[in-house]
Amino acid sequence: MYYPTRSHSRRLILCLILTAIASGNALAKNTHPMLSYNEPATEWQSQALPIGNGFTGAMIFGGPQHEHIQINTDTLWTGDEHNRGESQNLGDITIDLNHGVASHYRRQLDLSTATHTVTYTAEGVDYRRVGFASYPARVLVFEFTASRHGAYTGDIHFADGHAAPNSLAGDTITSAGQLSNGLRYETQIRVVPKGGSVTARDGHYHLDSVDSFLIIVGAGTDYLADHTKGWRGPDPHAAVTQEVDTAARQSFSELKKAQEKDYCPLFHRVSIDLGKSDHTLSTLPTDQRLAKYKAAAVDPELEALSFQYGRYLLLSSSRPGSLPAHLQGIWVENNNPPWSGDFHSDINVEMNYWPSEVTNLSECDIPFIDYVNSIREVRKADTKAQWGDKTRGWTIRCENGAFGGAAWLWNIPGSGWYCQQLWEHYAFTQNTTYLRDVGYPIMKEVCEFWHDRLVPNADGKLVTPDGWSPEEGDIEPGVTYDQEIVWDLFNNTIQASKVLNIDPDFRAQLVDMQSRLLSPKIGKWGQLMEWATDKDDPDNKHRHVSHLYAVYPGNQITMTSTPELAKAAAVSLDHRGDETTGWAIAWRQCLWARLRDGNRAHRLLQNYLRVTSDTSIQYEAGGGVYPNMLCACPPFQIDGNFGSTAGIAEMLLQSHETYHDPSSGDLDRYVLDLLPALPSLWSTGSVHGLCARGGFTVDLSWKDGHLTKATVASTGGEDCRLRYRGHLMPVHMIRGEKREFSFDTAVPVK
Ligand code: FUC
Repeated sequence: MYYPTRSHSRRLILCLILTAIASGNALAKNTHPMLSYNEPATEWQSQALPIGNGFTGAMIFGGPQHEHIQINTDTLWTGDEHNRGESQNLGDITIDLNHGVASHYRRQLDLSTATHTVTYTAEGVDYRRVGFASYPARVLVFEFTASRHGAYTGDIHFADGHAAPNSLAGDTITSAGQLSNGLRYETQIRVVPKGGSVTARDGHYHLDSVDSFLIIVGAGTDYLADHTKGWRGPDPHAAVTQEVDTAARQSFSELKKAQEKDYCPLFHRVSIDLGKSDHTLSTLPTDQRLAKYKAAAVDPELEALSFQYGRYLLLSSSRPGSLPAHLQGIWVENNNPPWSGDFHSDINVEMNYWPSEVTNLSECDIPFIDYVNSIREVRKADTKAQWGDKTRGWTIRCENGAFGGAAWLWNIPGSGWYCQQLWEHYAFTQNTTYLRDVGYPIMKEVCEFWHDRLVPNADGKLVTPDGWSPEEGDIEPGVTYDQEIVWDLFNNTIQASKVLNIDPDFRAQLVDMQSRLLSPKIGKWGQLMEWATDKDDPDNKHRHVSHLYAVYPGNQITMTSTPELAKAAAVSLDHRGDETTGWAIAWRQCLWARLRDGNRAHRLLQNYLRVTSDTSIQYEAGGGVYPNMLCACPPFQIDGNFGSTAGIAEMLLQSHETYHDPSSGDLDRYVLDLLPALPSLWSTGSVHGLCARGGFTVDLSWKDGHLTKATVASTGGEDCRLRYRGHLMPVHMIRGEKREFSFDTAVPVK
C-alpha cells in the first residue's frame, strides 16, 4: 500500500509584491456543520444518515423505540476476475426498546466530529444515543445512555444480509458467512452493558433494566487486494475478534477521543464561509431547510454545509487500506443495489475523486490508487483476450468490480481517465516517490496501449479507431471524448517522465504522437464537436458531456490558452441545459466554474440542492439531493455529492493552467487562479486550506465581491503565478514557505 508524505514545515517571510504581511498560522474554523431532523428516518436512501470509516459503514434510522442500523463492509463483493459482481449488504442491527412514545426528538449528524446523535424523552426519561465510525479502531461504536438507572429494557437483533446464522457467546453476536464467490466474511456485535442484565435469547440479546450500554461492531472479509493470491487472505475471524476485543477494553470516551484525533485534523484542514444565512434558515431541521432552499435558493450556509458533507462522505468511504468509494460510497441497502453499487468508469468513480486533492484530503485518493494498481494484471489479461495476445497495456469496461472483473461495454479510454487521477495525486502533492513507484508505471503502460492503437485518419491525424461518447451515439473513429483523454494521458505522462527524468525516447514518441492527435474542433453552430464529424444535435440534452472532458476534469481547453475552444465548449454546455440527473448537474457546475461563469455554476449548485424524494431510476432529469443530503441521481448516487463539492472548490480556486519560464526548465508550473468563478450571491466570505497543483495550500478572503487576502503555502518549493481577474503575479516560493498577500480592491481587471 502506498502512503504519501507531506512536509508540514512552514517558514514565514515577507513578501514585497503587492502588500506584504507576515501571517499567523490560522486554524480552520467550521461553525459546526450539522445535519439535523425532528423525526426518525423511515426510508434508507433518502432519510437515514451515513457514518463510515472507509472499511465499515452504517446507515442509521434513529427510531426511538425501534432503532435500525444497516451496516456495510467495503470488501463484501460478489464477482471475480471475470465477472463484475456487486457490493453487498452486510446486515441489519435492530434495537427494540420497551418504553413509551418519545417526545422532544432530535437526530443529528455533526460533520465536525463525525458523530451521529439521537436524543428524546420518553416517560420522563431523557435518552441519548451517540454513534460513530472509528478509523483507528476499525469499528463502529454506539453508546446508549439515559437519565434514569435501569431505563433500558428491550432486544438487540442482528440479521445477516445473506441469512448467515447468529451465534451468541458471552457478550457477542457473531455471524459468519460465505458469498457465492467463496468470499468469507464475519460480523461481530459486542454488547457492553452497565447495570441490569443482558441475556441471550433465541439468537439475540435481551436487555433487562440496563442503565446504559455500548454496541461495538466489527466486520471484515477475507478479501485481499492481491490477484496472485486469488484475492483471498486469511479468514477474517482473528482480525475482527482482535479489533472488537481491543475496542471493548476502552471506554466510550477513549474510543471517541481516538476517533476524533484521527478524523478532526483531516476534516478541519478546510473551513469555508460563503456568507451568512438568515437565522430562521440556519436553525431549521435540514429537511425543512432544504424545502425552503428549493423555493428561494438563498442559503449560503447550506451550500457550505453541502461542500463539507462531500468531504465528510469521502472521509467516511475512502480511507487508506479500504476499497475506493463506489456508486453509493460504502453504503448499500440490499444485495441488488442500483447498478450493482459498482465502480462505473465512464464518469462516476472518477467523479468520486474530484474533490480529494483540491479539498485537502489527498489521503482519500489512496484507495483509488491502490485499487487501480491491484487490477492491472487482471485487466491486462482481459484486454489481451479482447484485442489479441500482442496487446500492450490494458483498459476497462464501464462496469467494474472489486476483483478486476468487468461488465457491459468497453470504455476504451477509461483506463486513461483513471490515470488522470494518478497524475493529479502527484500534481497536488509533488510526491516523486509515489510518482516513480506507483503512478508513472501505470500511466506508461496505459500509454503503450494507445501507442499501439491510434491510427491515422484521411488527413494524417491520429485517431482512436473505435471511439464512443458515453452513453450515446455510434462507435466510430476519433470521438472527442477518446481523443481528449488520450491527449491528457500523453500530456501527463510526458510531464511525469520529465519530473522523474526517465524514458526520454518513449517521451519523445509521446510528444510526437500527441502533436498529431486529432484535436477538438468547433462545429457549425459554434459548438465544441462531440464527434469527428460535425453532426451534433443542438437539442441534445444528454446527461453525459464527455466531449467537455478537456475543460473539466482535463485542461486541454482553458479560457486563457484556447479561448475560442472554451467559447465553443460554453455553447455546447449551454445547449445541453441545466436540467439533468444528479452527477450530471455537478459536472456542469464544475464546467461552468472552469468557464469562469460563477453565476451559472451557482445556478447549477442551486439545481443540485433541490430536495427530492424520488428514488426511481432517472436518466435525463430529476437530479438533486434527498432530505439526508445524499445526491439523488435519482436514485442515490454519491458521485454528485463529490462532484458538487469539487465544483464549489473550483469556483474559488483553480490551478489547471500551466506555464513555462526559464526557472522551470521544461517542467510545467501552475497558475493559481484566485476566485475565478465567484458568484454574486457569495459576495463576502473566506475559505481556508484548499489545495492547488504544484504543492500549494491556499486561504482566501473576499469582501463585496473582491479578493482582500490570499495566503499561499508551498510544500514543494515550486514557483507559481497567482492570477486574480486577469492580473498575473509571479511568485517564487521555497519549500515550506508561506506568504500572505493583501489585495487592493482596485487591482486592475483585465
Ligand atoms: C452511468 C450514467 C447513469 C448512472 C450510472 C450509474 O451509466 O450514465 O446515469 O449514473 O452510470
